[in-house]
Amino acid sequence: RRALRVHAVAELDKTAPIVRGGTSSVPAPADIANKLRYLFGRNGDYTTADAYQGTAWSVREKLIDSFNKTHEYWKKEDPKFVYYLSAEFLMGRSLINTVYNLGLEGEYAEALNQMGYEMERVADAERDAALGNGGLGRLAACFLDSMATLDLPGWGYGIRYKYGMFKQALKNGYQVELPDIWLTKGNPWELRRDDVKYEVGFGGRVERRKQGSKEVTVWTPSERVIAQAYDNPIPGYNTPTTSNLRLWDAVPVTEFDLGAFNAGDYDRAMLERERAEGISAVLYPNDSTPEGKELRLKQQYFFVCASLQDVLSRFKAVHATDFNLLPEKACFQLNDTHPTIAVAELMRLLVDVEGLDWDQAWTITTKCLNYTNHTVMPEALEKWPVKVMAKMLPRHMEIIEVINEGWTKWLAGHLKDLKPEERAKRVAAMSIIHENPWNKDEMLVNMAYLAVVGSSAVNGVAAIHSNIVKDEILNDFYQIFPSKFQNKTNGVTPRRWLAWCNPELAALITDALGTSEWINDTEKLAGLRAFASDKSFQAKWSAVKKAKKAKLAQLIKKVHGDDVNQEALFDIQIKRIHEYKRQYLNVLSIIWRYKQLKKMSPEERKKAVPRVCVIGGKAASAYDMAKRIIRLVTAVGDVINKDPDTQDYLRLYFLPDYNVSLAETIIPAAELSQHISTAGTEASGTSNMKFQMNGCLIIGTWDGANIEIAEETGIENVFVFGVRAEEINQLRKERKNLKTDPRWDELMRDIESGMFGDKDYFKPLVDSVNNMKVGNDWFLLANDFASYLKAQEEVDACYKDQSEWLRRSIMYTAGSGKFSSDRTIREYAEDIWHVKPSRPTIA
Ligand code: GFP
Repeated sequence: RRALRVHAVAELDKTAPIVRGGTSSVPAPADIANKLRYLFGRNGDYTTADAYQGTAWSVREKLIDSFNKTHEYWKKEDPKFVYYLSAEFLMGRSLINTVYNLGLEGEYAEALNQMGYEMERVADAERDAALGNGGLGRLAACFLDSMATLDLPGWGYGIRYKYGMFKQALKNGYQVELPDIWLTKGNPWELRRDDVKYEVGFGGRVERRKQGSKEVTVWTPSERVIAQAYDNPIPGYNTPTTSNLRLWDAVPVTEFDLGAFNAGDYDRAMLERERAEGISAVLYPNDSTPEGKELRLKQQYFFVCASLQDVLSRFKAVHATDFNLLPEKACFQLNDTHPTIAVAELMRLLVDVEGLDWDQAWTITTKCLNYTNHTVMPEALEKWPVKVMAKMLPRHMEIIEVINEGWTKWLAGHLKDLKPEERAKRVAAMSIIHENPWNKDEMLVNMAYLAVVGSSAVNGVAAIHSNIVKDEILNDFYQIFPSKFQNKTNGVTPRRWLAWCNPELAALITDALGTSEWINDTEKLAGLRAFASDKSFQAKWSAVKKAKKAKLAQLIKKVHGDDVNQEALFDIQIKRIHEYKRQYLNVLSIIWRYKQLKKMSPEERKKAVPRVCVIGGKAASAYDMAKRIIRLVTAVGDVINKDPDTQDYLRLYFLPDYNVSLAETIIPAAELSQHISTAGTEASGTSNMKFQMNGCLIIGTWDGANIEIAEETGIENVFVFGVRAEEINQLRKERKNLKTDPRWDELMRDIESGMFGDKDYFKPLVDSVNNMKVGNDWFLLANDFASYLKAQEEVDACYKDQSEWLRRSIMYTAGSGKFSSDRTIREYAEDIWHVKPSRPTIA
């Protein structure tokens, strides 16, 4: 690691020296000891957890210095800001990322060495900030890293969930959800801002009142909470910029009801606190109950309301009420539909609170907002019952009605050349408020439609997905506003996902390219193509992979107690568990492999390519089928891993509580990774990019960013299989007549007959893909099964030729330049946000 840094620092010395934070002249070892003494009352005899705390609190000061300098500069310059509104930020751990991004790792690694610790071990003591679910939340975290690295004035805004989403544990092979208690030991990476609080209301009534000659609208909520700000500084790399993620914690307006307490009503005394704290307790509370649904809407409004008030208050401090200037100073990116209530909230703040007229407010609102669609799954395209919205946010419901009236009227005019019935049909289909197709008595607010109507730009997250958004999901809107629609292919930060999580590979790359500039300019990785067939480079490349596999093997041993064959092909699928992501298809092919191995003689088996298969990911708490898939993985693993005939050749492990830190260990060790969603269903995928950067080959469908990855890597280097997105609709219609592969039928019988136990529990799983009356195999596993097995055979054949495998592996990293989130963010900044870099000058 140090070698890599020394190189980077030497490079920097040639340009302006970048001094990051650190007004304290106390050397790091003494500073760590001071922190432990005065913050924790510790005097020597430290544990590793202590070493982490002391280091983190010491680094924090340097981070805050850099944060303050950046913000003083931005305050003076008053540049346009982008605000990234997101229900999720999957930040992971901060220590390593902070010391590396600030260029302090040499100093702190040495300090810890002097104290008898290794930085990596110490870093392991940190709890992940797991304020996210999957790709969407991690993307937001990567974007913050890139925004800071590119000196773009921008903040993230979200919720400080006290218990994250949940901690996943396995009990007898079944998922159980436990609270993720990550804040109990304090969080050195945040700053509570006692001077930044806003009131957020819910429910109540709306009245019109006369104010002079004007009629004003007054909303009197029946419930109020306070949003308390916590800042999480975000250091860029190789720049003095440190930006911010501001997270809101919900606290009661009245700290404690002493009257109720003294009257003996202890429950009531605590009620307000409990109610408030519930809002920022967990991400995605189970929404299978009406209460759960309401809580989600409450959370969304809570963070949007606080964030918009906060931005307006900073704007007004400089520009008073010159709101026409707002779009030149601020824009908001709505990360999926979760923050879409922002359309109505910005209108409310401008019209009801600031007194602007409706049209002026609407022009400003639509100029400031932009929307990213991340999924084609209907469950994530939120629709709120009008009744729920009217009860919880009565003024917003009125505002949405007025927006919709204006919108449908405009639309009818725009479509005046159509026949009246045709026009009425189109207008009804595009109305923001519409009937629930499953329940004619219920009206719904379509949040994606609200986002499109209320935004300047709408984008998808990979080329194929943006086309699906234009041609299918939002086609009606695309026809009306073609220029609103864009593509912004996702990316991941090469700092966390290559340089910092795989320093050995990073050092090798830097050595080969003769520069570490690729860390901020990943297009330079293309230079590795020249080394792809070089045997001595391949040998070094392979040595790094082996070292990383050894680490993953240690982790498997720690979790499952098993030693695995480190010469085996490490085959990984880590992502949220979802039927469309098809972990189930992966398990079926593993069962098939197992059965083939069982049939072989011991001699034949020796010729097979051994595999260690790892699956990880959380199933949403209310997603029953996904939980069954997890149980199938563990049940199949239990049988395979214990079978003396095959255990040297095949293993299957489920690694529980998949999170950012686990990914940082798994991805560098992976040789094959699986991205096997039904074509047209995975918007982009981002773990595919992380695997690619780390030289891991991909088996995948022609879906999401897999396509662009194949284009950059060379399609001949990727194991592509399965039907294409264009065929899906037709195949779905025909699937009742599909003649399934005999191997598929055999596997279905195996699971049904209890080969892996739990046959009643697995019955719905079998039915979902095999019984056309029940689940209908919506995600077309049966259609893709044969071509998937064939692609797996190609994988085996290729792995036997290690030189070819390594050549491909190098070609993956070489082709990953496009997938840096720096590229993505540059595109957002230029095409959507119109925000320019503003790098603090250092005195
Ligand atoms: C969602 C989509 C992915 C996409 C990410 C980020 O995330 O295809 O890559 O958003 O845009 F489904 P997941 O939570 O499903 O990973």
